Amino acid sequence: MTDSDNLHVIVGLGHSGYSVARYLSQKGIPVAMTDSRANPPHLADVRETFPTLSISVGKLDEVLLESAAKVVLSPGVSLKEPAIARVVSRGIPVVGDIELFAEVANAPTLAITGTNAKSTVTTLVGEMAKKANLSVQVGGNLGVPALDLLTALPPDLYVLELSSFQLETTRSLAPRVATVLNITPDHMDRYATLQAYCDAKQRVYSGATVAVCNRDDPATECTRRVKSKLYFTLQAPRDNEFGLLKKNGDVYLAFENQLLMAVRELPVLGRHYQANALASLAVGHGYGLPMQPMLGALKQFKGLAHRCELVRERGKVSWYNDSKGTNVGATLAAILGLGPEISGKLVLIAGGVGKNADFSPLIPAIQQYVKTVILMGEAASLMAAQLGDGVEIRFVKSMEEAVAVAASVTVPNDSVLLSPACASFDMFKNFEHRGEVFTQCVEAL
Ligand code: UMA
Repeated sequence: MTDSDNLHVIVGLGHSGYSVARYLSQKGIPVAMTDSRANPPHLADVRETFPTLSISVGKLDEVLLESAAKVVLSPGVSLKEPAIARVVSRGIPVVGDIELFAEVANAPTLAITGTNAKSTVTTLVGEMAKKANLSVQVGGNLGVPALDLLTALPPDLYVLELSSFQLETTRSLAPRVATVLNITPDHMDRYATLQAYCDAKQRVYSGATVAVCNRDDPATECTRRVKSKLYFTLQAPRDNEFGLLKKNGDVYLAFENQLLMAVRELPVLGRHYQANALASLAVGHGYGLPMQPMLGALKQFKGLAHRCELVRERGKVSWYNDSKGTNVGATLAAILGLGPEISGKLVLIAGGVGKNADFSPLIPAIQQYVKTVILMGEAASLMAAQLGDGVEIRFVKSMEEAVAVAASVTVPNDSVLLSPACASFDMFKNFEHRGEVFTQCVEAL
């Protein structure tokens, strides 16, 4: 076979594409790259690292794609993209970075997906494994691309956060434990129906040994054949379930009828976080991690940056950065998590790229806990129209203005919550950048 017979064409010069280029080149596999963007994020890096590599940007290069032995698709590009659909119809294999990872992974993998909380649960499970003295590599949709986790010396365990996009092109991962944490509408600009989005998420269970499902969310129920199932719930647990039990006025995390630890020992507030803690315990337990180190990790974990993160208390007003709240479900969880914990009202800063979402599910929570909604970005007017007249709405043009308006409408015991329910790309590089700008503006007050 000549080099050109084995050409791998990588679609996308973002984080995934760049990691795939490094991985394949190291294996001596011939590579070319294409991206529909004129100036994709890692263009300069790829040119510097691989000066002879053929790169075609500005549109997906169909001639190049059709010459491929295999196409490696970045998660940001849909299989339905016409140029990719044509490649599929010609019988050229199309895979993603997680599939390449699965082909060579040298340790068991725990795979975590869901609309929300997957970064928190992935991080928590990683911390639990470390507490149990395992060597563990944590990444995937969360930060470090999966192929960059592969090391010469195998770890004991991989913990991967997977997006629906990554799962679309993954077939043979066969994780030791797999979970879909929850499903609420997201990425409706990419999926024709909510069912199509659910179907992508369900792929995580393919070939799994243990499935962890959310008993309170039927869409997470595993429809694939697996060896065993565990559940988590915010109700009282039944057999094979982690849940909440009340005793002597205290609420406890519990497994079946066994009390594990009091909820008040968790350093992070809110019902939604209790579900995350229970899900993490179920995933860890499914793999066989011992209970005590898992509980130790829960007692120490202070939450993730940009995830309902308390960034400042000023004049009895608390400022929370939930920039990672990029969909309606996440923002709803943040409002319902924080609202009951404060004696004043919330001021919500939201807006950005709306991804064709329906924002109306936020209305009851906003009417109960929010006194002013400050809106910015592309989706601002659509959101205002959908949220209706039941709450004061203010429009702003920048994060600086949003923070200034928030400061002017709060009184002592109120809290300000940045939880956009939208992606950030209209005004910021990514959700981290948005959260950082918010934090800087709050610090500058
Ligand atoms: N794009 C094009 N044309 C191309 C290639 C990409 O327009 O030819 C666009 C995509 O539509 C997208 C953006 O470029 O808007 C980035 O796409 P990408 O596939 O190049 O993304 P990466 O930089 O490789 O980052 C991806 C994940 N991003 C997406 O799936 C959009 C990152 O998750 C992940 O950390 C990284 O791989 C490493 O695994 C981020 C994310 O937003 C956090 N994920 C979504 C989410 O969590 O909701 C799914």
